[in-house]
Amino acid sequence: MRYYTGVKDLGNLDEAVKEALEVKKNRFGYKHLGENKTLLMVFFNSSLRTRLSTQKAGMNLGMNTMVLDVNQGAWKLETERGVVMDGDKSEHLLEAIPVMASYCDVIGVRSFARFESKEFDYQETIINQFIKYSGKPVFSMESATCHPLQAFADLITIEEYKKTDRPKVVLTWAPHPKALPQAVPNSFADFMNEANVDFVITHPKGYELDEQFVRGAKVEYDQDKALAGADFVYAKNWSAFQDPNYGKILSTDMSWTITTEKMALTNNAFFMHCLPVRRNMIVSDDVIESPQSIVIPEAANREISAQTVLKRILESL
Ligand code: AN0
Ligand code: CP
Repeated sequence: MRYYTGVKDLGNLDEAVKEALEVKKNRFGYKHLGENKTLLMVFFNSSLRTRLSTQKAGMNLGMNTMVLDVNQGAWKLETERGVVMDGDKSEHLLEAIPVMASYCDVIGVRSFARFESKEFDYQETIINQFIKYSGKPVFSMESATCHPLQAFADLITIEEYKKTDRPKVVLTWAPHPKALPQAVPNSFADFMNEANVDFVITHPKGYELDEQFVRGAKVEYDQDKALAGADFVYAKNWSAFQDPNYGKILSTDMSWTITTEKMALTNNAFFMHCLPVRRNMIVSDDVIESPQSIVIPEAANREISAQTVLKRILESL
């Protein structure tokens, strides 16, 4: 595997999950793969989990790891070609990418949707420039439209906690005060559509996601109906995708918050969220602190999804 930007790069998902569970049992068994190899992680946006879990995954594999926070201490980067650079941007991404690539063997990139242009975001302009101009394997640490390391960790977690062969998994929108990207729900839907689960998406009208990720999955606009009989509740906020509201907040309806009453509608479901989460907006204190909340093991599995992806990349070098 040379690039990891979406579910398609993993090939057979059952095999990928099996491999991940093997990695989890033997995380220091592949140290030879990363010897004298350098991982560079480039962040255009904040991170806690992705930063630490991916760095840990690289270290488990024997790699040296370097982190660059583009907005803290590096030169401000221009990303559009043809711009007269007479403003506050000192360097162009078209020089910065090959320079960064010259110091490493594998590059991870985090660059969120900017909500300035749906085209710019959905064409994945930034991560595609890294793929095109670095000459090195590149993986997504959350791009404008996808967060495949998160969704892979989510699938591994569901595999570990499921009590039936085909659990009901509900992705529910929940309120949030800031406009957030669609990357997490896009990738979660993409993975669930290929997994052996009964998958339902619920959100208020106007929050329809891109059909390339929804792929005909069931959308139920009544959250209570969607939650009935759920084995897993995956909460997440996202901003509107559809025009003319791309990147906008259409609702902060607190009746969508996941509370004990909402969880009572489910089949004693496990509660999941990618984190960071705003308590008592997305989920009540009681639910996230309950024994059914698996957000911490879910986050811990980010080390495993990253290590499985890095292992496959290293095996292809
Ligand atoms: C980001 C998002 O919603 O895409 C990162 C989640 C992993 N969340 C926030 O910015 C709060
Ligand atoms: N879930 C996730 O990607 O978290 P961070 O934004 O903290 O990396």
